[in-house]
Amino acid sequence: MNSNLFPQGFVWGTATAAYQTEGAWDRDGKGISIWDTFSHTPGKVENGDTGDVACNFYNLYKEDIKLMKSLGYKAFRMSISWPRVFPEGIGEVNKKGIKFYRKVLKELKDNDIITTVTLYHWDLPQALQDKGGWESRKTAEAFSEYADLCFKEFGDLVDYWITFNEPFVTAFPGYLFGNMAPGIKDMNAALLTVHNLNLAHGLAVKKFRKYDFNSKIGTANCRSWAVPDNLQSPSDIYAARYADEMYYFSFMDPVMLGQYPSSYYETICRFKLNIVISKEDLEIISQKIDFIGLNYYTRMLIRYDKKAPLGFSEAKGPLEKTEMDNEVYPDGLYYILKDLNKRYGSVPIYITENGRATTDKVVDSKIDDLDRIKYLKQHFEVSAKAIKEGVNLKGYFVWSFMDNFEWAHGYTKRFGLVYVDYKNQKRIPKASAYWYSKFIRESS
Ligand code: IFM
Repeated sequence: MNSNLFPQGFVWGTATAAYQTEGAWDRDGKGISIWDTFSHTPGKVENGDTGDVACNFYNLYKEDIKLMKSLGYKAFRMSISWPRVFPEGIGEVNKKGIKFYRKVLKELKDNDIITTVTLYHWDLPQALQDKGGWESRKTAEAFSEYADLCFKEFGDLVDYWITFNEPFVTAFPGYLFGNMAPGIKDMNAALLTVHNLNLAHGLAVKKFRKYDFNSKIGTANCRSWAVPDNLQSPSDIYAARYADEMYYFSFMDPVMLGQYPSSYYETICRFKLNIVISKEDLEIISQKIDFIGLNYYTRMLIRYDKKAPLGFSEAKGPLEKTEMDNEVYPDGLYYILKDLNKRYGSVPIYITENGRATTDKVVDSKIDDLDRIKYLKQHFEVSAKAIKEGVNLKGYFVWSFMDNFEWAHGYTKRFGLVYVDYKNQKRIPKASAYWYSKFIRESS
């Protein structure tokens, strides 16, 4: 494809997250997170895998950044582990944690790599979970203190801040389906979590605005293009809209429009939940943000299913699947970009995650991940088309820089541009890593 279809200054980067890559789960004063607890609980993660060592980024960050630089990747998105800087979630600060992140960010800056920091990529301090987790408003308040500490300690080194990554995963798989940490199955808790996560986001943005930084702040949600499984079925049509509203718009509408979508209130009524949303909270949540982060992977075929917790389930589609069993559907990204542009105006959008898992085989020290190259190419193409049609898309972060701990799937799924041999922590750039490198070079 023609790399000149993207404007000058377009931000080309890669993304990772703390729990998935850092390791050093109990080193240098770090507190325990809900993912440490979850992964150490037998039966929760495939093969009993944990993030104890992960990619050992904690010790290998210099080599990883050097590799990133040599590949010409312009930006890096990483997350901060809340319990590494606040072992108990609030109160005493772990100076060694602060020192670690300053070293990483400084190394990125010294290599002219644009820094993007996610404050919450799912690893809540266990100490806060023990006090009620995201069901408690106090956790939202603690988050704003944690965010404030990060702004103060790292603000001079960060270009883009992202408050939350995919909050729907915390609320639904985390608090309703129970297949992700903290592994709870409770409708009231899930819908309260939605609100407290939104509130935490708004409180953090308010803190951010007190500083005179040159940096920008936004939030990153994942949206799959929701399609009714049976286009002739009114209940599937209803369910698809409902799924989109619950998973995506329950987070983005309060931020961008200062109101929840009707499905959120409908659910509170349907399940007779004990949740009241105040006007004051909506004002806090709807602080102006500088950009929308969009994570896109696939479409979801939705059908009405009265036995499922929320009344819908996902059907298996006919298209090519990735190793995550996701359909490859680049057009969904195009539709979403156009739709967001229409719904929220021309606010800058960054694709904060996009990529696919492949079955990678090392042959003669090489990995020919042609499916990943094809996938990225197709998604870049539709992005270029959206830009041409007026969408204010400013950057793209491929998920992921390297293979890493894929949550409940453990190490069985590989999303990296760079292969990680977990036996010896050797990194091998895959064919896609070189392809992306060339693409960036030609478009700059
Ligand atoms: O690995 C995850 C990431 O942590 C959040 N977004 C989706 C990725 C792939 O499943």
